[in-house]
Amino acid sequence: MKAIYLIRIIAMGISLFLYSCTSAPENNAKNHTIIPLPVSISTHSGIYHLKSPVTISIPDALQPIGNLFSNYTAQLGFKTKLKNKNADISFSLNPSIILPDEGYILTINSTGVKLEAQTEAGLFYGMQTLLQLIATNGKNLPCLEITDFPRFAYRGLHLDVGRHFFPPDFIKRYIDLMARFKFNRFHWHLTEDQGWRIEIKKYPKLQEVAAWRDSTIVGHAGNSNKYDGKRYGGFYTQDEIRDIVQYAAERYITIVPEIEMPGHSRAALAAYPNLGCTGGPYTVATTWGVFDDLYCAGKDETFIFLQDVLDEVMNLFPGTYIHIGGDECPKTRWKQCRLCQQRIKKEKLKDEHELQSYFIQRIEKYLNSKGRRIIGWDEILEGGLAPNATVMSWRGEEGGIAAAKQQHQVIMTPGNWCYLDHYQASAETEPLAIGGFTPVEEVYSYEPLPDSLTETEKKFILGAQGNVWTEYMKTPEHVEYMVYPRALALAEVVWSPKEKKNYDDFLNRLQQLRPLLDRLKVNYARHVFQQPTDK
Ligand code: TNX
Repeated sequence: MKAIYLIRIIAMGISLFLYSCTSAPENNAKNHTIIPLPVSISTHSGIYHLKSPVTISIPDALQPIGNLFSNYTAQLGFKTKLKNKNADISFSLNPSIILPDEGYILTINSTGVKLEAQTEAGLFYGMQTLLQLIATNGKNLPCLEITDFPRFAYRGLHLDVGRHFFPPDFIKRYIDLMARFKFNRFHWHLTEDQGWRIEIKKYPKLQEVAAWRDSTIVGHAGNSNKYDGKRYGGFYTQDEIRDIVQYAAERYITIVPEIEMPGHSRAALAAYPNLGCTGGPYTVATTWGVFDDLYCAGKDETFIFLQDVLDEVMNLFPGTYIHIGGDECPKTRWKQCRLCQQRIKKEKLKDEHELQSYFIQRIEKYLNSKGRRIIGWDEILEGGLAPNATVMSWRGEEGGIAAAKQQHQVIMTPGNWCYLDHYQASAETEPLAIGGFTPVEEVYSYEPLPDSLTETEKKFILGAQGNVWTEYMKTPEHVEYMVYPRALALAEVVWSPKEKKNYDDFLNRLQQLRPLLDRLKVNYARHVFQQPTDK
């Protein structure tokens, strides 16, 4: 792993050196409005005029990227046609390009547009940059050279489909929008107290019982006793999931599925009450919060169930990482449970925190034996980290800092900057949200590498992620309203060079890209665009 980092640093050094030699002074004119901001743009005089239809040359093996490009340009109102020689736009893989992973070089000069990368993902991101140029310039593209690569390898957005269920078509749209702004990990939060959303063939009651709740609280859980009395739920079939995984892969997005344990498991317990400490009966939760009932850590059948579930999950999701949750587990039940206490004794554990650590380590061992790795919320630090676990730091950055110091990989998602369920403007003028206040500028200001870490420890920070908990988001439109444009600010946090970040410049580019968001019918929040005459 260390060698990889070294190669990366050297490659980055070489590329920065090369580009500083050739770059003309940059300006931020409309003609090269790109989010996230690329590593280097050198502009030249002149334009290249795309023909009608736009011709493209692309090696046969990269046809899927070519097809996507045609679909994307069609959305912008242009037709494309394949042409082997002298095409307007040529896509090619070029092994001699020395750039960090996912990097690309886009050259536009008087003879045409050339897009080159060492990897397919690099070409895909170059294509996204080109699409933004087309969206803002139409067919008259400015002559320029862009060299670009991401700052972080993990660039994530999350979506909670447990509290509210969103149809497969919306999940695809969410993924497609992510890809346009160069995110590469979709953390799909599939199980919750209020609903289990993934079909598991071996346990049909997860579909029949756990996927449905009888009612949903109306208003804020902190101050309401009102319920709507309506049955609510849904789940993704395995066929739908396979289709979504494939759709994401075509966009170079890896899905990180999350199966929560030992907490946030009330829906599963309602279906299989034998898996809880008390034996139930349990109900699928109808309000939001943290509940005392967890999977029983003393019963072997809990682990058999979870391993069976994870077997089906692994069959569906080819990515290395499986998120196993681990957050918000009150120890009330385990303290009173005879079997949990027996387990503590037998395994010579100190307390219930160590029991949680035992639980996570046992699952980790199973997943590692199948070639997979676990990610857990930062509570998995309590009672001792599982040996190969990656920590997702959400209660501030402290968990991430502690994990990096223990040489564990980290994904930063601290609430103050990365929680897209927080209010983005004054609560009085906004639709009901969970709380907090995280406007676009706050998200933009986030720096994923804490000062308190040494350079070596910083290498353990894989990147950052925006979290979208949906207690108070019932519809796809509302999700988009909460996510955009804040996700664009985060896209720049995880992709663009730190020293080039500038909020005013970002806002300028956002303004220029607004027509693209409109064309894609994104229901973005308007606050940062608001003029006195604007609505
Ligand atoms: C905490 S973040 C949770 C979620 C809630 C969220 C609301 C995390 C690991 N757990 O269950 O939805 O706060 O912001």
